[in-house]
Amino acid sequence: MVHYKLYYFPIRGIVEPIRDLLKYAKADFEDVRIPKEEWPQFKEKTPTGKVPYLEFEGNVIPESMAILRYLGREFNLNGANNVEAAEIDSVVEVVKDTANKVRDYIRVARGLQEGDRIELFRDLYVPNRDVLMAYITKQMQKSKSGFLLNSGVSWADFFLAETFETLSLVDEDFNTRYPGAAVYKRRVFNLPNLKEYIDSRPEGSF
Ligand SMILES: N[C@@H](CCC(=O)N[C@@H](CS)C(=O)NCC(=O)O)C(=O)O
Repeated sequence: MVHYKLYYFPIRGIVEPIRDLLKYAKADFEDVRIPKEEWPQFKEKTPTGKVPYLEFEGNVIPESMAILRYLGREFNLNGANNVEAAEIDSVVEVVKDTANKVRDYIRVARGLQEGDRIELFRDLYVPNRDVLMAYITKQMQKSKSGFLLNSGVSWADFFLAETFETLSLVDEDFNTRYPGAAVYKRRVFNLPNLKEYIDSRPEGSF
């Protein structure tokens, strides 16, 4: 069995879908969580000066999306065919575009940046959230599996469920406005092998 080492900080951040995937797939993996105070020395050893990166059998893969796509293919979680793989990529790209657009609101809501939270919520975040959710809801409704793809669980479900988790932390209306997303998130988090991990992690953490 391949032994993976996944390097990141001790937070959910952008790595949590990768942790979820590895847990769900019952992969043999070390979740290396670098303490902030060790980061300056650690940074020099990383391939790009950033985390996450994945190490296994002499290979080193940086970039969260490259890791997700690689593991998705490796563990048959990348859709049943090329059209489904493209469906994953479309949804992920739309989420990424939205995340870039609403970055200022998210940073203010998390206390990482100064700004008018109420104004940013109303004028920047809500319109973009609603465009995103209209698209995702439509994609979900096309699937009969309860997951994004008709063929069942894929790596996109970990990415989407963690996206919804983050949105519910910065948007107290999210779960009531999008109850389907909340149900979907629970379905993903309750998957075998994953539930125990989700239940053990600190609630409400970024
Ligand atoms: N595009 C990269 C972004 C990586 C990134 O920005 N990582 C941040 C943590 S989320 C980091 O390493 N920050 C520390 C630094 O830049 O020194 C990915 O998706 O993996």
